[in-house]
Amino acid sequence: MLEHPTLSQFVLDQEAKAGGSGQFTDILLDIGVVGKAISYEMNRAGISDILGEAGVENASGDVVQKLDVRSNEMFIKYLSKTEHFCALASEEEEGIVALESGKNSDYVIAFDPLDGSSNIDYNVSVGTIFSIHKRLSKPGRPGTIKDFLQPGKDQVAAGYIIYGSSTMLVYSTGQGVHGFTLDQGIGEWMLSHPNITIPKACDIYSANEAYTRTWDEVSQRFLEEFKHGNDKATSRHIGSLVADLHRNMLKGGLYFRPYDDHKKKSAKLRLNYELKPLAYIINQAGGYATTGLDNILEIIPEDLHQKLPMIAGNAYIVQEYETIFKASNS
Ligand code: AFP
Repeated sequence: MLEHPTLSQFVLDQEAKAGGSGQFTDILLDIGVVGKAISYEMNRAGISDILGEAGVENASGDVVQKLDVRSNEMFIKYLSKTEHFCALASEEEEGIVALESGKNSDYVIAFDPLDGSSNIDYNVSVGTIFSIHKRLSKPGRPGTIKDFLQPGKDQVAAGYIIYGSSTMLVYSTGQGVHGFTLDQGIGEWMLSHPNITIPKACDIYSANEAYTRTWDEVSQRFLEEFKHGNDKATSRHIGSLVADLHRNMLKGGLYFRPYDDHKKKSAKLRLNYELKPLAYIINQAGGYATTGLDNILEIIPEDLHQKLPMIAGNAYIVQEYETIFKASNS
């Protein structure tokens, strides 16, 4: 059972090699603690009256589930006590949570406590996503909104926890992508997927094809050609972003979500809480993520809850799409 390194052993070792102070190990372990607590609650959800809608909408206009509220509370309460962050931003909160307790910290964290939560009641995999930046504001006081309006390429760490057939924590600090599986028996994250790299073959596509009718023509055509230009092409769409990207990263694949309605420029995915951290992970695994016009990691957020398209996965396919899309928009 103990043949795999634990999360703390692995991160401490990596930090020591990079000449770090050990602070990042503490940060990742704290995120891991909240992940374990969410995983525990989720596994008991059917018997603890925590399934279903909470009866409100969040800052992004989505219907909030009871487990969204619970996971958000757990993240905010637990991370606020750690003094690791001078501010937090959650997909569930309108504004940032500025932290007096962490005023001397150099870091801020943005998170989506439970992504894909409309799937929870049906036992479909969901996830937690996080993005960590160094603060831009002056230390000695709580962080400010400008600490969160930074491009994804400046993240110092990002990752996700996927609550699926097993619970996994996947992260990167810019030295590859590493995945840990939660051993429920001993409550430890064990290294199970070191140095994740996207395989070369890109046969899977994941798209909500119900929106095809309101996509732009270039995107419609690109997906048609992807489907018909490869005998092995197959569709896999869970509708839970973390799960769709996790599978595609391990198997190779294309995640395809242009503007849902290109005339209205309406998009669902959130730059700070979903696109930036997941693009960072995909990039570290050898892939690429674009809006069609821009490398997602280069975009400076206009506000906390900005929403944009995302096409992500194997670099050569995503770059081909970007080239065609840009040419049609020039
Ligand atoms: P929820 O957390 O509201 O379920 O949203 C999840 C999500 O952002 C992402 O995880 C899914 O891939 C996407 O929305 C699904 O949205 P559609 O149902 O509009 O395709």
